[in-house]
This record gives sequence, structure tokens and C-alpha cells, in this order.
Amino acid sequence: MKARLELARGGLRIAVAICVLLGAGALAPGAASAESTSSLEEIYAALRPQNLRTPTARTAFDAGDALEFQYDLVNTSATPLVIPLTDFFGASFHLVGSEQSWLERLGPDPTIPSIPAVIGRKGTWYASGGAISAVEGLPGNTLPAGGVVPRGASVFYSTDEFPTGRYRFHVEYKPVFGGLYDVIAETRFDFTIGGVPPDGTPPVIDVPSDILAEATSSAGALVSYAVSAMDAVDGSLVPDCSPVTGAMFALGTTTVSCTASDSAGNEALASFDITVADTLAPSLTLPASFAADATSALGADVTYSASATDIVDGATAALCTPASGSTFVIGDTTVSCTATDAARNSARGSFTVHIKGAPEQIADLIVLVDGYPLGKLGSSLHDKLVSTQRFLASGKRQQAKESLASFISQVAGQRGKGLTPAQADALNAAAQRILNVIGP
Ligand SMILES: [Ca+2]
Ligand SMILES: [Ca+2]
Repeated sequence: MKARLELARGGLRIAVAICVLLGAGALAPGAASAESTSSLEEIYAALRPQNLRTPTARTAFDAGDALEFQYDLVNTSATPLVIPLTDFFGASFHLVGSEQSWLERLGPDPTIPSIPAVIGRKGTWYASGGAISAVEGLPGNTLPAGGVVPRGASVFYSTDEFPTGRYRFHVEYKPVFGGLYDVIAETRFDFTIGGVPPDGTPPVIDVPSDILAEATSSAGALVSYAVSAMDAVDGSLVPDCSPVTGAMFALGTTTVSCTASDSAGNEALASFDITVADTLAPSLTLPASFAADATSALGADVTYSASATDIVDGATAALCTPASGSTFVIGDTTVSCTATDAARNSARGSFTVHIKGAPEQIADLIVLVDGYPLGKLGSSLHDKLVSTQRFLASGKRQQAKESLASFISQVAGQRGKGLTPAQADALNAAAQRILNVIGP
């Protein structure tokens, strides 16, 4: 099959010839009848264009030379393709696909001045002009895994029009099957026009300075970076880096290695380090300062809750002095706490515990008594507590204890009378505790 298409664009004459070359030996003739035929989807999915080349293996052309290209359709699946005798409609089977090709001028200046719209950088030009009947002769044959159907797609350009330089010719092959299958596979070929000297200089990769990132979990941190590469001939290139930008980087230092290759195969390497560290201290959770009543002359046993969490380490011990459960002496005690993560970042915090001695507790007790509606009892309970206060203030402990004992005795006598049992019990408990605090 041979199709010829001629296009005229801006005075440029382009002739395309697409011919199918049935390669001798590429196809094993037919003992396929015993095998089940491949589905169209399998056939279209397996065939890919590869090995784009010029017939004479030339990669360098002079102005005026005809450019001609060939490629192969290769069975890229791991199993043989068994081509059916008839197609979906019962007609003689043939593959239908389309080819799309374009020419790209490589290097810092991608323009081809005299051929503006047709073959600009990435400008597309449909070499096939649409559907082609590609593989006549295949029905009933088997194409083994890796087997090739040689394809000739010859494109003739008036290379007089081309600036000297490096070029890349692309061919896309798009199998078409009722719109059901829509995959494009590409092959490409680099060549020069006009005696361009070989490019022996690799690209230059621009990598960032070493990066320090804060860990956001025990897994490390997601870190993004920007890398670029420039080649004197090919222009801007996209480097290939590992680990990729945006990846999770573990705690510690990871070297990111980048490579970039130009169209002449010169490779550049560059690297930089990403260090993920935990520099943030744990977060302490401490109680607010609080007060408690002494239960003896020694003070009171106090328990409290202190904890810490760290972004990286999770729950972290909070170490406090005095420890929870210690006996706190009467007066103010500062509890100092620290929490240290595995990276030795420390957080510090403190709170105050105030232990009330006898005078303060008596003052509280007076407030309590004064809050009760005592009626006939009048101020006798209040007065006994005030006396106790005065004796304590003047260092007369025995008299203070006697006054407080008298208070306790009156409370007991009024239980269920001038005082409710609950009131009497509360006053008695406080007074007994104060007695303990005053001591022997
Ligand atoms: Ca280069
Ligand atoms: Ca930390």
C-alpha cells in the first residue's frame, strides 16, 4: 500500500510517502488456525513504534538533502499476536491507525524562520493525513513477542530552507479502533543539518544549596526543591532527580542526585543534601499554680499531672521536681519540669504549689462558718476561731489548741441542732486537720 500526500505551505513543498514494507522473516506464516486469535484491543495495545531511523543510518545531512525516515511497529507484549482473518465488521482484517509527526529544532533557538507555522518547535504536522491502512498481509499470521512489522514513513523536506543546526523528528503512532482505543506511542530521531560540529559539552545542572528542613513527624518531612538544567545546544532541559521533589525525606541527611542528558548523550551529574532535623522542643502540659491545705506540720502530700508531647517523638516524659506524690512543706513550692526529646531539645516549665498552714486554714474556716445561717448560735463559733487565730499569732500554741478543741466540742454538741449534720461534719474535719497542723 502506498499513499502520497502533498501539501503546500508558505511555498514549502512537502511530500509524504507512507509505504508498508512487509519484512521477510518478520512474520511467521500461518499455522495460526490452531491458535485463538488476539483481540483487537490486544493487538492495538501491543503494537508500538520503535527504532525510528533513516534508511542509510545517516544522522547528518547537508542543506538540500532529502530527509527520509523509517520505523518499526513492534509487538511489545510478552506473547505472540495472532492476527484474525476478519475484522469487527467481517471484512478482511487490517489495522487502522494514524501517524503524526513533527520536526523540532533543538537548541537555544528553536525557530525555523522560513517555515513558520508548519514545522515550528512542537508545531505539529500530520504526516499521514489521517487514517492509514497499516499492516495489510498480517491476517492469519503470527507476530511473535518482539516481532517487528517494518514501516516506512518517508518524509521529504526541502532542507534548503532549514537553518543549520540540530533537529529531532518525532513520530507518534495512534491505533484507532472505533474510538475505543486511544493510546499514542512515540519514537524520535535526532539529526543535524549543515555540518554542525558534535556537541561534546554536557548540560549544566543548577541545584539548590543544601536544604535544612524541620521534621513534621517521625517519618521526617515532605520537602520540595527546584532544579533546572541548561545545555548550550539543547537549551533548557528537565533534570531527573532522586528522590523526587516533594518526597518524604527521613530524619537525617539524604543526598539528592540529579542527572541531565543532552541530545548528544552527554550526561551531567549534580547533587545536594537535604537534612531533616528535629529542632523543636516538646510541648509541656502543666497544671496552673494551685493551693492545698496542709494535713500535718510537715505539709501535705500533693499529686498533680504533668505531660509532654513532641512532634517527632510523640508522648515524651515530663520530669518534675518535686515529683507528684511528694510531701510539700507549708508555704510556696515551685515545681520545675523539663521534657527532652530524642534530638535533645528541651522544654522547661514550672508552676507553684501553695500549702496552707494553720492560720490560713483557720481564716478559711471562719469564712465557712460565717457563711452558715447560725441563728441562735450567734457568733460563738466565729469567736472561738478568732481566739485561736490570736493565740497562734502570739505563739501560744497550747491555748490555740484548747480554743480549737472548744470549737470542736461546740460543733459536736450542735450537730443536728444549730448545725446540720453536713455542716457539723465539714467544720469538724477542717478543725481536726488544723489541730494536726498545729501539732503536739
Ligand atoms: Ca551539550
Ligand atoms: Ca522535637
